[in-house]
Amino acid sequence: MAQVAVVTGASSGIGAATARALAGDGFHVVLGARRVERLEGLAGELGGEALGLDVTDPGSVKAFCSRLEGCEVLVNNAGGALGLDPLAEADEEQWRRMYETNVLGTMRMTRALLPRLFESGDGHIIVVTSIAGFESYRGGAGYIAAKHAQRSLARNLRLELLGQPVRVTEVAPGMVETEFSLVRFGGDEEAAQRVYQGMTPLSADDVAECIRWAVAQPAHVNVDEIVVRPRDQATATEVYRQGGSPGQ
Ligand code: NJP
Repeated sequence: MAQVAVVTGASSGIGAATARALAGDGFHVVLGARRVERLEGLAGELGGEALGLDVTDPGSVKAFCSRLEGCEVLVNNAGGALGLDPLAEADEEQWRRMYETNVLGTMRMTRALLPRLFESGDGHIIVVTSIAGFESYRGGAGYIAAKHAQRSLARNLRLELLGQPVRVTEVAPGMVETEFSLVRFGGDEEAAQRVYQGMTPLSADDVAECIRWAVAQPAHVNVDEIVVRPRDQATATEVYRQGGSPGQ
């Protein structure tokens, strides 16, 4: 029977591309996200399963995990940013949602699936964090705080799982052109497009390939972390743009 890879946030961007890449390597993929209708087409194409999942809702996580027969790979990818306001104007609800999705969502999914990852005898947890997990930029405090926390969670997990047959890999991307900026700016397409103006960002497939590669290593090889950025990006704030710089 094929090994099972669970991908959260598989309805778009990096999650959808990762499901495709892992299915290409022979995994039976189980796709989770809130927009189930989006998952269904992809799951059909990949011969996988589409299940509704809201990682901020403990009941939804429980229901999702109860449908799984096994799990070899868990990709904690669901997440994102909301807003780009300075801390002085922080929106508490946005901060709470970012923490709920990126941090508590990763904790909930991992806690629920650890028994199955142990049982598999060769489990792998991927945590999709960000360069915001170790860098800062103006207006990013809420997202940066959440991604720093998510990164800490991944590092702690590696200590706690020492001696168990489960690997932990953190994948920290720089700028990737997905729906990330559209969500961050509340659906404002112009604002989202400005983020990638004049530069070549990573594609979701670029990040998915990093995840696929880490998973494909032999069981005794733990790729601890992968930081992957566009060539046009040196730090969170230093971005090369043809024809001038609107900044990130
Ligand atoms: O973004 P996007 P990415 N429960 O918006 C899902 C990190 N990252 O692929 O529920 C379950 O296309 C949402 O599904 P839906 C970023 O922080 C990105 O770029 O249907 N799922 C969708 O499938 C995030 O951790 C960049 O709305 C939930 C997916 O999450 C990861 O990469 C840079 C959910 C988001 O897809 C994937 O983001 C970086 C919930 N409550 C880190 N809430 C970048 N793109 O530049 C959301 O450093 N989702």
